[in-house]
Amino acid sequence: MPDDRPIHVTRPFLPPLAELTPYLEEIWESRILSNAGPLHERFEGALCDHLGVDHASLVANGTLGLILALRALKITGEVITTPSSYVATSHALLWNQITPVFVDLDPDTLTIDPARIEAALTPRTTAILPVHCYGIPCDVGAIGGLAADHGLKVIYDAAPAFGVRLRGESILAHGDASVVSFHATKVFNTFEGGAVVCRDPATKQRVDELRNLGLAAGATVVSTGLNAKMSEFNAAVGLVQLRHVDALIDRRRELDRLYRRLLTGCRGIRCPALPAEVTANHAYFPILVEPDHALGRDALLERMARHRIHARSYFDPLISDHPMYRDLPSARPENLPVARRVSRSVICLPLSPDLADATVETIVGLIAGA
Ligand code: T4K
Repeated sequence: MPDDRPIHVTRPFLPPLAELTPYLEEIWESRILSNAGPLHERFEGALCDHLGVDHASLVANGTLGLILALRALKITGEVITTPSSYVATSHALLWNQITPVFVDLDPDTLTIDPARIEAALTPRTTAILPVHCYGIPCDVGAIGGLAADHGLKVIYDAAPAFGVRLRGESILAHGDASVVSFHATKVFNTFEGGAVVCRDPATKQRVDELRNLGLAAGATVVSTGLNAKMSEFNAAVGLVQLRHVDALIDRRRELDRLYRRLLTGCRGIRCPALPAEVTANHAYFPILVEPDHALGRDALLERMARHRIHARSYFDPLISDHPMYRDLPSARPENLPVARRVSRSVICLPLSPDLADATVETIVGLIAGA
């Protein structure tokens, strides 16, 4: 029977239910459902082993991970960040009474342009919050150098960057902390979830306390934490998903190659290149629809939607376009020309491990057709 479901930008992977059953039986038997239970502890350890990182603190979702990482590192004042992200990035700053300062993008990586950071620093700047947008790594070398020169902390919003490696090392190992999301729409999902990754055991301890209402050893309250704990159910899903994620990324890589091959020479379409030293996770397949495309971005999105292909224009509008952010001095359009151009031309094409090659061919046909 033909599968006539609409095609979305992403479709979550679910492992065979039978693989989850033993973990569910364990939960039903122990009646331990939350509060750093045995599956939580196993998943936290397995995650560090899988990623090759020193410390990870599981959290209920990426947004809370960002809020807690900023709090754990005692970030205050102003923080340099990107307007091209999900609103969780800058909301995490506002939840900590920090002012976001938006800096424009590098037109090649579509991540924050390190060359523009210095001009945005003020005496109130305490940190940089860059985003590995679409899973494409920021220029971590340049950002780390700037941070060292100016005594700033770096917290990477690595929400879409599970499994990304730079010269063989996890991208999450960079900065003072990196926050990854395990939301349903991500390369690696636990339904909802996330982790704060860091190198310093003291930072891990502070995040661990903050995610549990600020409770330290002996149940003494040491900080104004939140309830950001991951449940045993989500940890069980994570343990099972870890078995599959490498194969899923391999399939994503094949689809990425197919899109790139079929789109080669397509008038008015640019596919951002992935640097050679990066092992990508192919979380998204962003294309830029340039002025010489026959239809233009919005008409192309409509054409695809008529064929039940629901691509998305992540991130249009920019965070800095939303009413609650647009009055910030750094949100002025003339401050962000590259981000603006990208937001008006970007489409994230459907990319999920179960996407058929034939569907990619159909999508490229719609893009290339006059
Ligand atoms: N930083 C960055 C850079 C982020 O991208 C995100 C999250 C965060 C921080 C925060 O992390 P979390 O707190 O979420 O862990 C989605 C996701 O909700 C969000 O997690 C993600 N970024 C953002 C980029 O995308 P929407 O509003 O686009 O989601 P939605 O519901 O429209 O879903 C997109 C498509 O996915 C749908 O068309 C159908 C499909 N889908 C979605 C869900 C939820 C499914 O097939 N099944 C599902 O369960 O925000």
